[in-house]
Amino acid sequence: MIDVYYFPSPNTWKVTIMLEECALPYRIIPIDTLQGEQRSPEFRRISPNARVPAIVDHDTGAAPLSVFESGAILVYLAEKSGQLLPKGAAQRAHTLEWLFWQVGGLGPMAGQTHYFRRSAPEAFGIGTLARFAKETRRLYGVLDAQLAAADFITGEYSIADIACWSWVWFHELHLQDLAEFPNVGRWFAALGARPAVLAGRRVGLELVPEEQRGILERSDSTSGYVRQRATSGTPV
Ligand SMILES: N[C@@H](CCC(=O)N[C@@H](CS)C(=O)NCC(=O)O)C(=O)O
Repeated sequence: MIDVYYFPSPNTWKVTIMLEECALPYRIIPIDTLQGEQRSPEFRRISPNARVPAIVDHDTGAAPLSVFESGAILVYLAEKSGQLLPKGAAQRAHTLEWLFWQVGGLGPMAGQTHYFRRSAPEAFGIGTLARFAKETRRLYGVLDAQLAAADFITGEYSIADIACWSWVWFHELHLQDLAEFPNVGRWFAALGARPAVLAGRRVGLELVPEEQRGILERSDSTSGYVRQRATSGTPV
């Protein structure tokens, strides 16, 4: 059994989607990041960076093993299950390239865009949001170009797709319109129709307070939230 320290978010969805894809048994240990539970001394023993996700694998044949950082967890689960990380040197390198591209590029840039978008412009200056939004748009363009030639980022479905999809799910909050990135849009919809992706993405929605759950309830394969917001006037 694998314990997943979890609160619904792009980085934690990577782990539950991967576990669903590999059909590995797991249970959720909620860490309410809205209440600061990620900073408790007990959780920091598992995740020294005080962020979710983290896992503890009790099924190692030896002592339980804890792993933090979503990218490291994806590689660990891929190696444990023998799935979604090709073994050939070239294909493995390409998969890790795009996994690290997400963890070190798309995630932080899109995350900062979301953060500064919610912040008062006078606190940081309007140029701050513009800088992150521009770089995020560039990164969506990089992904779009990569997906022009194939259905999946490296040609076959892998942990790189899971990592990127989980973040692209929030494209509206990153100020990106998938109509501008048709290859990303096609790939986003196709992955969102996979049963394991659907199941993993919807884990633990009940942990989020009802009044903050709105966007999390939307479809996994469309940009329906923007349309819903336009008609209902609900703020993001
Ligand atoms: N580099 C880390 C980032 C993890 C991360 O930022 N997790 C967020 C949720 S998506 C979190 O724990 N936020 C709580 C906080 O900011 O204190 C990873 O990829 O696992």
